[in-house]
Amino acid sequence: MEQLTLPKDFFFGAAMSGPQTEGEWKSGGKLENLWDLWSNLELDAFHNRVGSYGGNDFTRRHNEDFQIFKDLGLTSFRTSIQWSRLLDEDGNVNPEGEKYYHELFADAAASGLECFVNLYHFDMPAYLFRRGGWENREVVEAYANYAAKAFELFGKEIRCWFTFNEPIVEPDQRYQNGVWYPYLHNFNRAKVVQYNISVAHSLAVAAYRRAKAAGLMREDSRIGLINCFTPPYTRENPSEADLEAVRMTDGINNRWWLDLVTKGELPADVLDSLASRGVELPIRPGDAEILAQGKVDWLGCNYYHPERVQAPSREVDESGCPVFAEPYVWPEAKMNESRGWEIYPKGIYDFGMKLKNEYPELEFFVSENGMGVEHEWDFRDAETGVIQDDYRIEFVREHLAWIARAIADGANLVGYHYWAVVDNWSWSNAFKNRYGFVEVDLEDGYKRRLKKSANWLREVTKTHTLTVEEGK
Ligand code: BGP
Repeated sequence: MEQLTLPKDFFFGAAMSGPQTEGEWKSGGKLENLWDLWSNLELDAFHNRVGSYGGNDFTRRHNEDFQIFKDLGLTSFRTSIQWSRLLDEDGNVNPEGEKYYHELFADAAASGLECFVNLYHFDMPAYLFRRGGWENREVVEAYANYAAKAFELFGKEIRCWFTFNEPIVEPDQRYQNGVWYPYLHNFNRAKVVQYNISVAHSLAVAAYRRAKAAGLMREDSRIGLINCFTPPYTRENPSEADLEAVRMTDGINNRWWLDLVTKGELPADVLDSLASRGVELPIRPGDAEILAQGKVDWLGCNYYHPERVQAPSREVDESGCPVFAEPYVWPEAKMNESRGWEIYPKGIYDFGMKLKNEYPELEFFVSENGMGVEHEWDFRDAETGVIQDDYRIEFVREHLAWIARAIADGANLVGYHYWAVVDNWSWSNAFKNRYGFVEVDLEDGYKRRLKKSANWLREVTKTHTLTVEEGK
């Protein structure tokens, strides 16, 4: 067995988002967001027909959740402000939305928890989506206005700010792979969205720096970006074409964002490759200067699974989208069958080493990591009623072990937020896969109940030590 230690100042916390927890979807002046729009349009698209409306009852129970976080030894949590709650259709502040977040942040502080605030978690206000969403540059400007208002209103309350969570996901899920509404299969439109989100991020960072210079922000505040990162892997003894698939996957998913947040530019080789395949980005004169302002103070890395790719067998798919890589199924892959994601804890270590080597100045934390499991009630102990989620203990232990090894080998990795400490609503999967250390009982008014893993976590946050099998 191997004993591993995490540094004393390494922090533990909870990752969550506004649209997946708050509920109260149309009270307090909140406008419809894209999830509400989709739920209203097509409830059958959601697991068990559970739409966006309820979240996990966080609005009514947040003080109870804060006590749970404290009890488990967590010191921070991240949520997101919902754009559709904070502003009205004219881009002015909704006073009830403002009050909602002031109260939430005050309650967090009173509980001794630090709240990290993200500004966007896949939750475009519906009226802006109807105007073209991220494809429309006016919506990019509207986001910059929203970000500036948020800094002005909450700048003295919040230290850690993030512009976006996983900006790669909406281009993929909504515009390219047709998984989420509006179910498009259009590579060019996906890359337009990716480009415009990059501009929006940069405008928000610029607004943040202006607000800070004007004395509106806490002196110790900082701004970052959160994305899902994994170094792409390929087969053993790869061909040149396999390595080319790795280059483009790494380029679009990782380097695009890493170059933006460290160098204030997008990777030229990726832009060239996209152009050579006919992709037209809506680049405007002056954009280079805007992107140059996109550099951040630190980074959040969401890590659930590795990306394995190989050379594509075709140049374009049935929808006419260029194909740069195809999935490679590693014969030794261990799967989380509920979610269909490979479990590969060492990926966190490899990403830490990638940053250390390629972006050595950049500090980061693991901003999401977790295991969603279906039918967890099958694991409920008949006598105590406690869910015996040993698989989750193993999952988190092995990921933390690779985090400890990455830190020992020089990664600038400072903390860990688990997704989701309390079960929450997972987009179109709704409550199918449960992630929590804490169960939410939908049959009993969203009642919270600790799972076995919660008691394990409490020990780890207390001792900062882990015992794992050698190399696991
Ligand atoms: C990340 C998102 C989260 C969360 C998580 C788990 O990509 O940032 O919002 O949902 O994945 O994924 P899922 O809920 O789809 O199982």
